[in-house]
Amino acid sequence: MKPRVLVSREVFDETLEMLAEHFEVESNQADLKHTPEQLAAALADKDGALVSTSDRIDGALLDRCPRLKVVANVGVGYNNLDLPALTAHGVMATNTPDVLTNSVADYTFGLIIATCRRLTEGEHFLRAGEWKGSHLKQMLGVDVHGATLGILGFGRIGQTVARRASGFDMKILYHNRTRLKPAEEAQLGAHYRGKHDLLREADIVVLLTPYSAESHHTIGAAEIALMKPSAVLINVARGGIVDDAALIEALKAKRILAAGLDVYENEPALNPGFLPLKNVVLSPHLASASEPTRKAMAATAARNCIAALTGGEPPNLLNPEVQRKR
Ligand code: 8YV
Repeated sequence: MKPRVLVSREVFDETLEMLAEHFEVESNQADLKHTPEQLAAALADKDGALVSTSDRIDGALLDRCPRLKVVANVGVGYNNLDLPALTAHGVMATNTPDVLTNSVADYTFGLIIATCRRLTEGEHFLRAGEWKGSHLKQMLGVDVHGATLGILGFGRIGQTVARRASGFDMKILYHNRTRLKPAEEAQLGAHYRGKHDLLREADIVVLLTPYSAESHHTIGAAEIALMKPSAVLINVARGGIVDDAALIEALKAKRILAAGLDVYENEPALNPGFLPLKNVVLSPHLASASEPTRKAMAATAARNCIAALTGGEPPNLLNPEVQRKR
């Protein structure tokens, strides 16, 4: 009998075709989000799963899935996966790094430019019929070229953003748990700063750290207070890294110039305090959403699942210490 695999959210037909060559596949092309109870029930008789970054996989669920051998995240962030619980239950966990790096870096620059140059505010103004012609001091923004960019979280995506920044003649600062080697910093033209110094010095702060209990509310009222009044905050990492309520208060009081957000605490339930604000660009978690990249993410997750269930080594195994179930 073929192993049984759940695909928890809608994917591309080609992804289902890849999986169907090896497995009995239960798909969800209607893209209905499972409740935790529904997800546990759907996984109870499965050997593997492709899950989205909004599907929580924890010990309570794994207790109910005795056959489960692999959970393949369709995404690079994996804070939805309780890795110690997966390892304790003998379940491999994988993610999809690298394939989305360039698309997220592209989108990050799109969000930087839209926020600094008030692009979406201008569109809302025009669509509302308020534009009566251009004038010299209309919707003045701040320049991106030549600005000081501060990147919090300097992994693959952060370093790719830095490469794009050099094309804008930007001064590049970064903060990371692990400092790069001098040669790596030189190659990227990036200068290491402590978190607080980066917040004080940067014109544009970009958040690209993974989300965890340790990085929860990395940016709160105190950190925003360190930033320049002319500074812009960009979050393309995870909701929860920013204290959204504190950010709303700071934007309302114009303690910083603006924010560009692709992720939110408790998304998709957006804090309503953002909605009336003109100095925030709101994007619905689209940073990796180019068609080629989302297809590559789904294919990568499928390859991880196939390798795991056919006796191979998943290319993107997050818990190599796992004692694999037989
Ligand atoms: C999500 C992301 O995967 O890769 C990640 O960590 O945040 C996104 O690319 C996206 O929500 C796809 O559903």
